[in-house]
Amino acid sequence: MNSQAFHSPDTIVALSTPRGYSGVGVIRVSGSRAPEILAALFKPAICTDGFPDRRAVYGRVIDPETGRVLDDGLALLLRGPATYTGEDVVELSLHGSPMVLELAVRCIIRLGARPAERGEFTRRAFLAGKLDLVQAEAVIDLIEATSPAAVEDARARLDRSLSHQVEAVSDLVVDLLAELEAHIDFDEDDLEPVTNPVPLLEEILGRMEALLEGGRVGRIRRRGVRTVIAGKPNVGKSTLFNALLHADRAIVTPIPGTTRDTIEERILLEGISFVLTDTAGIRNGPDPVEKEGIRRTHNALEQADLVLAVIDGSAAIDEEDERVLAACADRDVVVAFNKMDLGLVVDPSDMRFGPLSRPRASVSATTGEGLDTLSKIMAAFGRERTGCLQSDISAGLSSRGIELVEAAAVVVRSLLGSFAAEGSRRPEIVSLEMRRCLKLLREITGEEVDDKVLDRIFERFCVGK
Ligand SMILES: Nc1nc2c(ncn2[C@@H]2O[C@H](COP(=O)(O)OP(=O)(O)OP(=O)(O)O)[C@@H](O)[C@H]2O)c(=O)[nH]1
Ligand SMILES: [Mg+2]
Repeated sequence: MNSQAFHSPDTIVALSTPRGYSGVGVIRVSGSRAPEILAALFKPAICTDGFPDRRAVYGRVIDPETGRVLDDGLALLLRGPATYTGEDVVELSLHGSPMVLELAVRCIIRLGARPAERGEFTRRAFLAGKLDLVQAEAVIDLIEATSPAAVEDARARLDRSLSHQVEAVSDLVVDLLAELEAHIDFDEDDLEPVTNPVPLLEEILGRMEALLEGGRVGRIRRRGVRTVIAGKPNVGKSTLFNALLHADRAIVTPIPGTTRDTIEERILLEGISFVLTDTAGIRNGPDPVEKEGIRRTHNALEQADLVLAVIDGSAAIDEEDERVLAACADRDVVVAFNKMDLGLVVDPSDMRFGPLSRPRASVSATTGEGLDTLSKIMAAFGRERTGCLQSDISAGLSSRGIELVEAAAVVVRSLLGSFAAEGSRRPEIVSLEMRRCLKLLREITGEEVDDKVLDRIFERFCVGK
């Protein structure tokens, strides 16, 4: 924890609800001057002796310079340190008029507060030891969640489920260091040989791998299953995209090469979020615009968690279809035989569509036939990808956390490799490497972290959180 946190001299203010017209808008003030600002600005309807702690008071916001009433609403004074930021906090709930809220914020600034930076309230909460960095990252994930699973993961991390797991790995590293370092300080002849560290290293690596798996699952749950619709031109990709979206989003024409750019939209299937991408049809052609579109299709395919490979089922499969199937050979693929309303001529069990274990669906993007089955296949894939965690592993390590655990796992793997090759290693060397590991693990929760990392994390936040 960082002690500079306490009693930071600045009192900060921000609108905590989105800018725009709404029923209610909330302004938040945090810092030592918050109570006096409230007293100067807010006149309770019923005269009381000061503002009670943690009790909403109805009254009027009055501009202290002009004496004019700006609005009426509720004021809440929360005395630190038992607050989000650890400081004295004031929350004003006023009418959700952008102008009223702006004028009230200006008054508060004139009374001595300064506008908060992005995520500054949460940054203060972190610096005051109210949250660790895993929890701080969960705050923004909760706000940005786009599916019930993403909410569930963020909520669990806010309750420190993931922090506990990261700390448990750190504790094992500390145990190993204690064992190793006991031997370093003594003459080798005086002490029994160091206990074989390999089993503990393996346990540490196993837990790191579980954390990484949780991170991968959480990433898909957070941002949705990236699903790319690919196929040769004119097979009905855009029609299928629109049908799955229930919206007339992408242009559809009978002219091959209609879609040039990738188009992305989010859908929910059985509570699982999918980011659906329509792409330009893959073929070899001279048109430079189309070529650029196809380059983008290949980029999208590289990022895909799932590919919907669309085949015109009413016509025989040709070389262009085979090229598409080859382009997504190493991905998870669902083959969609489209235009079934025209009569299917392809044989879905043809091995050119991939192994028989690969899911297939016959559909008509224009009549909607078969789309239910296709959606069910997609949802089952999403469930498998997002629900396959061991029950005791928490999802949602951030990209930053994944990078740190990956770096730490590289250290442990290489140590295990050298034990396997050489039989033993000097405790000093193992200890040095494990100290590096510990530093990486502690950066995840923020026990050891520098300001630049904090800047990067809190940049993602909105002002007011
Ligand atoms: N009969 C029938 N026609 C379809 C079906 N799906 C699409 N079409 C028609 O096929 C033509 C091409 O459809 P698109 O959705 O633009 O095809 P695309 O694969 O996106 O084509 P590009 O963007 O050029 O790669 C249009 O005339 C659609 O109306 C279907 O299920 N049945
Ligand atoms: Mg198209």
